Amino acid sequence: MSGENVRKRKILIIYTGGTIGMVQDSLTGALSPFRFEGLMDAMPGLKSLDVEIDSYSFPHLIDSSDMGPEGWVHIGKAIEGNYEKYDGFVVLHGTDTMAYTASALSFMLENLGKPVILTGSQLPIGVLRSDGKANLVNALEMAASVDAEGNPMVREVCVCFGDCLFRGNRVTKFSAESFTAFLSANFPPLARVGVHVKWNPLLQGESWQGPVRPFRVQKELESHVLIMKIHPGMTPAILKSLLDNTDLKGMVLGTYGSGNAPTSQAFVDALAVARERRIPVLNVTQCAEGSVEMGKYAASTQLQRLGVVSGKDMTTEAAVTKMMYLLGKGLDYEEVCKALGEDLRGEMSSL
Ligand code: ASN
Repeated sequence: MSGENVRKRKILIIYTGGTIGMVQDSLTGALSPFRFEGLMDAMPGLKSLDVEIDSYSFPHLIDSSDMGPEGWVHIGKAIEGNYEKYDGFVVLHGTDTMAYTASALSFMLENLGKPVILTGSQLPIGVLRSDGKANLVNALEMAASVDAEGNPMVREVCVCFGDCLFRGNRVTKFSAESFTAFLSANFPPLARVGVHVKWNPLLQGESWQGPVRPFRVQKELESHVLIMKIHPGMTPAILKSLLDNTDLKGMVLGTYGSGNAPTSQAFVDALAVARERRIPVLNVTQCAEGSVEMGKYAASTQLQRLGVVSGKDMTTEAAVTKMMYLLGKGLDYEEVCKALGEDLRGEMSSL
């Protein structure tokens, strides 16, 4: 785009809480969220960015341990209510559950045509060594980036952290220590942010005229779901009692390696309850990298017979939020199982 014709991009910052805006309680020493203005005071340089910034704050700022479907709907409504007014959205969020929120939003924000970029930090922005300043500036710049035709570079939910822009439903928080806290083991970063911003070529060359269908936010999510990580010595009776719980609507099963699980009759009988009760079960690997391949080993064929759906290379965060989203649509057992196995938002690779 030629310089003079470029208008300033308008970005809405949605502040939910998290370490980025926290301050230390003088009595207890514990970190708790602080008001948005405090956060902005620590970043006077933001005004010099070539971006018009407005903000919306959660009325009650939270540590992301308290984030869940209610908060996701709150963020979704803030985006929906401001969708036409802004070119992109930056969501300031705690890192602990950022991968869950990014995954949930990726499903809830249907026909998204603008960037929604989550970021936060490992150290509060008021701390001299904080990673928050760079993360926030990078997220704003990524959200304001356009291609040669003036279209947004990304039109999906992303996480901008450390020196990368990631697809939001591909990340996992893997470090409570490092400034590069997120891992996207099964999908390359959308951009690497160093001296230069290097965009992933997969984002380039797609010509785009705008979304085919109107943007909408799905606000119904089924939260009666469970992540069950199997482990050696697990008692099948406990799994059975969980599946017998009449409130349970869906289960994500964290399995070994390429999707393997115990083969004992007791385990198979326990899991068979899910099928009898028409509770979808989604198989994701406990490994950070790689994919479920049911049928590769004999130790996963029993899962196939029980109608367990392969989550392929989905993260656990994407799996559980996808389950909540699909069940929230009121689909029946067969429809949910079918959609769980399909790639809806780039959350799984086609193998
Ligand atoms: N406990 C914080 C949160 O997730 C951690 C952080 O943001 N670094 O809200």
